[in-house]
Amino acid sequence: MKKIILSAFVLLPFLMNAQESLIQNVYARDYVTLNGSWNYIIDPFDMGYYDYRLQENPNGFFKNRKAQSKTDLVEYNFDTSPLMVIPSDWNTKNKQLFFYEGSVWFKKDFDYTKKPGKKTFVYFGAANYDTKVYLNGEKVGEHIGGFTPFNFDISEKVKNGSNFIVVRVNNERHPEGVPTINADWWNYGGITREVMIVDVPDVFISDYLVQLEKGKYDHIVGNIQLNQAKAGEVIEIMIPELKVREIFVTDEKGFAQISIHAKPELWGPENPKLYEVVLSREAEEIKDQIGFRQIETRGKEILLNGEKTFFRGICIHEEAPFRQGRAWSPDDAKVLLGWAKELGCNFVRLAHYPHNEHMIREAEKLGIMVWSEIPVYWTIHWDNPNTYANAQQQLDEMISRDKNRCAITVWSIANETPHSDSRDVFLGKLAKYARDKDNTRLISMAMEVSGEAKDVSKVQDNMNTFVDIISFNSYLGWYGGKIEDMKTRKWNIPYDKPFFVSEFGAGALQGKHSSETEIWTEEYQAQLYKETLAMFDKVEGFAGTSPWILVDFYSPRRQLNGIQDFFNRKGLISNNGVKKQAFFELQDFYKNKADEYK
Ligand code: GCB
Repeated sequence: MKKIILSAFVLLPFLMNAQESLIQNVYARDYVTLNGSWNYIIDPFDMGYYDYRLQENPNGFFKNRKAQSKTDLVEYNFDTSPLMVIPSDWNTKNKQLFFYEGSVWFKKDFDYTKKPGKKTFVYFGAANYDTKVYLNGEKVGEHIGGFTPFNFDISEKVKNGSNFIVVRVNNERHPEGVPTINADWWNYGGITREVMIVDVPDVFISDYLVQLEKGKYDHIVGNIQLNQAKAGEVIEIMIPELKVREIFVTDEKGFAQISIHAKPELWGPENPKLYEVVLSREAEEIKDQIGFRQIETRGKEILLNGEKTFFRGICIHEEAPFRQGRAWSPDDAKVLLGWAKELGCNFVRLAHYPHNEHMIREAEKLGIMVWSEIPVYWTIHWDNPNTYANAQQQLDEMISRDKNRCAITVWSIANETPHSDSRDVFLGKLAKYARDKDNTRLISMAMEVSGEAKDVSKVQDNMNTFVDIISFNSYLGWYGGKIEDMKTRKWNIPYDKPFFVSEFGAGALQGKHSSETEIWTEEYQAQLYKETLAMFDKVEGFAGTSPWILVDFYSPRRQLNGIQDFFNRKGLISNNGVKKQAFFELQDFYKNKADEYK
């Protein structure tokens, strides 16, 4: 009962606090970072938030109080509490927190000089899961969802001189949450991505979109939105390399439509061309690196820039190479995507939630297409309107942040969800939302396979009408069936759309060798890769795959002593960065595919 009451408490603020609109391309703004050391207090009973009657305490930890005299009772002190370097998950930073799910309070002092004619925001790349933010003892906002950015206007609360920011992050899982309580990855808590104080002019370009018009190669379209409904603002867009310099003027909603006739060189894996795009007004200038491309399907084919393509993919979790914990930095992205590149990939499935922005930008530079997903995973509460609102908000934030990233070719709205009418309504609505917000990318979701007859696998899902690519996860030879079955296995995928195998794989402990008939060995995993790829390669409409997974990753579900030790071992690379045999099996297959599609 207590759990239910607490869950309702947690959800309520989410419903009341609509998210402030996201600052587009925050890295191009005037900002200072709040990354670095923060004091933290572990608060398993939430005594920094609730009083002993479980009422919100107006004098919670966010006040950052200090005892004023020898008789003043204050039962916490940030300044004598330990330090944690942010961004990071807390689980891998302190042994006490490895399995911890609850609240942790963070505090940082910073100096600030107010700038006339400017607004000030605090921006978080992400914090998992429920985050409340306070500045100088007052609440500035809160956010639900562990993998998308959010920002709050702190102009009225920030002071000249010394300020303190307090953040309460709670990573408890909730049945009605997104994701829900059951998932196969570590529930890393904390301020897991960068924190910045951002200064922008009072009137500023809060959002923009610059891309090729769908289906056209010589027309750049998009829009610009100011933070205020201010008409008559003049905005210049320059793309120096294309000799583009055009002026647009905002309407009474502070909005301007962009239309530019230009024929850019196209972005693609062979030529990841990015253009500098500069948006400027009298008071500001924003620079971005933007690529231009078309992605579409025709019958059972995927076309990139009008040419048939094969997604040579791999799934990746946002887990730091070598050290575990959440990945967040450009360096982490370079290692992970460097491995993908070495494998011969032109595509990555960033599972199962939106990854940090560096990952997408790095993929773009390397010419790697991206599948980006929200954590609508397994058994979501399909009938709960709060759950839907939460999922839609995460979808919205994912698309808002990355809509200018040409590397993203697929928005995925779910993974392995059980069939039901209410699930179809929920996902149908999400798919429509994604399509209405962005009709220039493909929409998909990882579906499930059912056995039709002993030697026939079938993909049948009512969501087929909503998606552009029929994607499914297949664990034949691991969670059921035998590797030999693949030689004769038939596939029934009754849709005139390309199909994409969004997962397959087997667990292998790196360094464990034996015959290919013994599970957990590198040989078994490599053999499963070989036969799975051969099997799908014979099926009409096979347009790509992203096997599970690039690197072994932490998961509380993976308990087998001496083999798993809390790692999902389906990586092609061990958690120490050593490649397993299957890595080379897939690399060979991709070499051939690249030649075939030249
Ligand atoms: C799946 C899930 C993925 C799991 C994987 C596994 O189907 O989508 O999140 O980690 O299987 O290893 O079982």
